[in-house]
Amino acid sequence: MKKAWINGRVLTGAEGTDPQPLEILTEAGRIVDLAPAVDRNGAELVDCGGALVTPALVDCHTHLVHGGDRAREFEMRLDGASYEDIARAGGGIVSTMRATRACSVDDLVASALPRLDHLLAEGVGTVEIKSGYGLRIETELDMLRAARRLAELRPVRVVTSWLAAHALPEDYKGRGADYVADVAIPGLEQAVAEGLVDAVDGFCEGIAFTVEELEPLFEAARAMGLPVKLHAEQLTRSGGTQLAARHGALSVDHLEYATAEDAAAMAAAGSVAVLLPGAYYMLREEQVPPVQALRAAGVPIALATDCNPGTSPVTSILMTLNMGAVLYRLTVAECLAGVTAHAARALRLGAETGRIAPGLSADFALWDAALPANLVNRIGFNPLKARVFKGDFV
Ligand code: DI6
Ligand code: FE
Repeated sequence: MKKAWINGRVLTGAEGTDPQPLEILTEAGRIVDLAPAVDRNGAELVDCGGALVTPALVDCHTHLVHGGDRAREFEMRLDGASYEDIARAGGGIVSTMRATRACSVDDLVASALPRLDHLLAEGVGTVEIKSGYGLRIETELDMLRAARRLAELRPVRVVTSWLAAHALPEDYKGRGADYVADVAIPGLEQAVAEGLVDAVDGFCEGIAFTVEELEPLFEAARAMGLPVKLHAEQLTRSGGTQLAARHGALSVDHLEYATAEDAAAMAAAGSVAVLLPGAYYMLREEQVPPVQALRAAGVPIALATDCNPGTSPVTSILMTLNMGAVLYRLTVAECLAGVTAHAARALRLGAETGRIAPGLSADFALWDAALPANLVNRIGFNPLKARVFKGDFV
């Protein structure tokens, strides 16, 4: 069935902030034409009523599936404990591990659904979801089974990442290399056999894994034909960006402590910089990622919620846009590309979604907004009018 989407002010998601009076022709869930006047012959007319039409948003870095809650640790941080203090005392990621291990796949799905629904209500059409709170094979697999299930329960595209190398459980304390060899790599093989994994991620940090420990995991990933990505230079400069770039990473994420040299390595590797201002804000971080160096090197910048129970309990992609602009001084155009075209590229979906262009999936968000800047400048206001996924209103 053909549909002609008319009377929209279209922002294609590639560049800029000037919506164009374009019509979109879709067929069988895909965009087949984009023009001032498309051929309406045989097409159902869909009147967008003057709405701002953007690509459906892409949240390219989340830990949406997990058990439990960390509000107690939030209170501890208000009392002066640092994130690293709490992690070293058995809190942090490991406390969410305990809660997650106690959950069934059904429990994980049930607790993730309201978070997912919050993202969808703000125009998200594609979401990346990581494992990383099981820290043992069975629970890591369950997290990704839950992620895949979410895509059956809601009209959304889910992309998964294997993040078994997120933290060390008690029984592997001080033995990162053993954990990678015993859990992260064999678990990945099982996850791949079950069709659960789209990419492999890791946390390269003083409180997590070193470059040397992650290297064999990335080698194994690439031998299995999987792309890699990495949490790097979030709390300290650990050299993870160089590791990721050597392995042609899809993205390098966080990057507060990255350098101009790191930006150059990312540019050469074609990696996207995924900035996560929610975590920066929650940790009261003071070091801003090297935005100017990323721009100068021509590295595409994406923005994501990092939705997780500890450092970024954020389920608002619109709030994330505002934080990207205010805290990192990104322009409105950069913010919008950061949750559309560049975010899709970070998920290797640049030819599938994140832009309005012929050949791509018909994933749109319709907004009651005069200007694209209205999606960025307001806090706590959601102007979404409608969401379209694969050519249908949802
Ligand atoms: N960096 C983060 O910000 C999250 N994971 C990571 O590697 C934090 C996850 C958590 O604290 O639960
Ligand atoms: Fe993260």
